Amino acid sequence: QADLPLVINTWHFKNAARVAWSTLQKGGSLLDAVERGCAQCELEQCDGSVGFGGSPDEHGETTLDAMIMNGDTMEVGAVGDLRRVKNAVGVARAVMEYTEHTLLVGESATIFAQNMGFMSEDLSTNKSIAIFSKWLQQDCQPNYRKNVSPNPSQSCGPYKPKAKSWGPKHPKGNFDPSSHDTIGMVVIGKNGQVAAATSTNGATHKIPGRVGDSPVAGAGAYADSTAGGAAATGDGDIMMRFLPSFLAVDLMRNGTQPTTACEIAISRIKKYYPKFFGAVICANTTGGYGAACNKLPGFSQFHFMVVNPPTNQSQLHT
Ligand code: SD4
Repeated sequence: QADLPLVINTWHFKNAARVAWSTLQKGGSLLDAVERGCAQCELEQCDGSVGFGGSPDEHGETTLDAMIMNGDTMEVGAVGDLRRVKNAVGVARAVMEYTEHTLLVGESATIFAQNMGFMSEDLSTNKSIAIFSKWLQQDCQPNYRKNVSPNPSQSCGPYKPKAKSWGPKHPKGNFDPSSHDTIGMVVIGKNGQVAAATSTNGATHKIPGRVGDSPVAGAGAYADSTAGGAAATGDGDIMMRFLPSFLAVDLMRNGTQPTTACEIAISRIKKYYPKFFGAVICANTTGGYGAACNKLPGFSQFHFMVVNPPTNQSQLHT
């Protein structure tokens, strides 16, 4: 194929795209490419939203979600709420390659990672501690709770349910798009094979234990070498209800063009959550690619990176 191989990833994470591309050029596998591309963002703490030191939860801890998917075999490895291990996408790959499971979570995922040789270290940084302290001191809004009253003497919780009210549901989500840039990457090989991966530190001030869309197959990403690959970014609590990555891939399977497939995946969500913040990228097995987003008013455009022949250079698209 003239336009293959192809690397596509969410946002302006240029180094991630470059690392994935050079992994392919050096003869690495598609899985190596998506893993190393996402790991690059974990190292760089891309936009503070990937890797250690970002998105502290209600207790101030950074936890990580990641997944990897092999579109040839339909194997998936993923971790959610991973604690004290920086290389979440590496642990996700270890789940795929060394277990029969798909998703490991929380402290148990950390123990698995340690047993597999991953280093255990504090994921806090001065920046994440500052974000957390500011939240405690200033507003301490329970961003991701609804129908609760804070303890009057302690506005940061514990939170108690208010008398049950069945009011309208959470119409827009409480997601703060300014701090959100998960990496989702799809790589298509020379013969149209597909791999995908994601890595994120989730949502700032989330309730401890929260796992987003990024480690969920079909939500955060999906890869199927008979159709294509897709990855999502944005308000995972909303997006994971619609499996947008699976939908985009399945539409491409039926001949839908990539951009249209992404647009349909976004509009499915928009129907119920018109103000949700999110985007989907996707690519088919012949090297066609596209993206679509739904953005909050005032938020700058969604960017994504693409590398493919003939330029072999990462290019920023909006
Ligand atoms: C999450 N989807 O955990 C992730 C966050 C994200 O761009 O994508 N930010 O909800």
